[in-house]
Amino acid sequence: MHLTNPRPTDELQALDAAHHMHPFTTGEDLAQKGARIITRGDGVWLTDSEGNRILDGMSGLWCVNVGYGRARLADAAARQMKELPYYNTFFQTSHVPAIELAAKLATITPDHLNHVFFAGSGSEANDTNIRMVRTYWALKGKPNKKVIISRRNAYHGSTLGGASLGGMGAMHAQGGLPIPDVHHIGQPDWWAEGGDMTPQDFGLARARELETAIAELGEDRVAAFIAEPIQGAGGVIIPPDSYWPEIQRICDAHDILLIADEVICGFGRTGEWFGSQTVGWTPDIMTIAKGLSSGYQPIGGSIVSDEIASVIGGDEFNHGYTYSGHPVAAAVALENLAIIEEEKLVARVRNEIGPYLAVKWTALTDHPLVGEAKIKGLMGSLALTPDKARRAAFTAPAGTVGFICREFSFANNLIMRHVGDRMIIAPPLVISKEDVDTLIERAWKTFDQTHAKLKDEGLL
Ligand code: PXG
Repeated sequence: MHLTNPRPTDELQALDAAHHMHPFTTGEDLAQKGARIITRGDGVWLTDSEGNRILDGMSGLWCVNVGYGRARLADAAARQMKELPYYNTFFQTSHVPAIELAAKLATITPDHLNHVFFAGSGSEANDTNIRMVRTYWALKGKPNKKVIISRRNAYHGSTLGGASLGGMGAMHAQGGLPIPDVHHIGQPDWWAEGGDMTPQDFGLARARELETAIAELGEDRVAAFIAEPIQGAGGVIIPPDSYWPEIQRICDAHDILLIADEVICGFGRTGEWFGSQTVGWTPDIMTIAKGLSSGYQPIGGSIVSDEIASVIGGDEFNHGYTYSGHPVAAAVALENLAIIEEEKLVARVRNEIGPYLAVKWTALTDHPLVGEAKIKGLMGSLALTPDKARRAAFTAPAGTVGFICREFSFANNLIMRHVGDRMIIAPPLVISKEDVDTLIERAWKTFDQTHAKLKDEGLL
């Protein structure tokens, strides 16, 4: 019997289904199938309660950038807990870990981004952003500049604000969202939505929806545009190259703020410290979380420009969380950034393991089921299709085939996720070439099994 797993799996599953409400899961599925219970992690490998070793192609939930089992991070947490487990950063008090972390972040972000407002998560940070940009414009004498433009199929969190900024219809359908003064434009997903346009023309057209929206809403009403440099939860949608510069041009041409949501793209995932650097944006605000602490502690934040900080600092910003800049989370994040720097993980993604994975990932398009392959750094996606030439969708409802594929993948002890009928990966930045090879072998086997099942069931 293991210390952290004192009960048999079926007993844990029954207790879990009886008492534990899960995000994005039905109670019926939990009761019938039971959850897979993860008990340990080491590097890129997980162990479940049945003793299976699973290759984690998703870094948990896109967050365990330095991999599992880092004793340094546990030690940093223990040290900080013994010294000062908690204090707040409200009302003119501060503490060493929050100060050190904010100062450290200022050294790795672009020059004009030097001020951090801490939160406990990415969702909370995006809620901060909504209040911050509206307060910024109000303090500048433009209280009507309140609208935030976002994109359909974006993910910006699960709080009222975060889910409103996000463009997920299923989330808006629950709880009366979005909140007022949030406006959505189209996403740059050429494979699914590009029709007969060339990728470059489509990228430009989708970027120009931003300019059209600003014109329709009125520049005097638009506060900001928010976007993930690369949509993660939406299916690792990597836009055509024409998209990113056009977005920057439009933001420059109009008096609106650009918020880069770096919750997934930040901290090396795309081969630069931040995804906005990879795509060539100059944001006014960056949302951070996940890779900031490699998921070892819950922490997020908004990194804002000198200009925004000076305007917001001109009045009392009536906003903050009990755990803003939590000392243990901040201490762990600092140690995590030290690991990323010492092991040169950002350069490793850009120059070594990213290109290695890209070649193999792209070669998966040789499989009859796989249409386009997209990858930037260590985040990749594949579109499953019954007919590559036509970029056809399956006749079964969207997500049916993706789900079948994901189930085979899990059974093959590879965590590869599906979003609709796109398969996605985002492995830890420390993944070895050998483990990349294992990932690709298991993915290929998964596609073979999926293909065979689709044939059997007449779904092709
Ligand atoms: N912004 C982005 C870009 C995210 O990906 C958030 C904000 C919210 O962060 P918190 O820490 O509040 O969860 C996220 C989170 C998925 C999935 O299914 C993705 C996220 C969260 C949960 C599930 O891919 N991303």
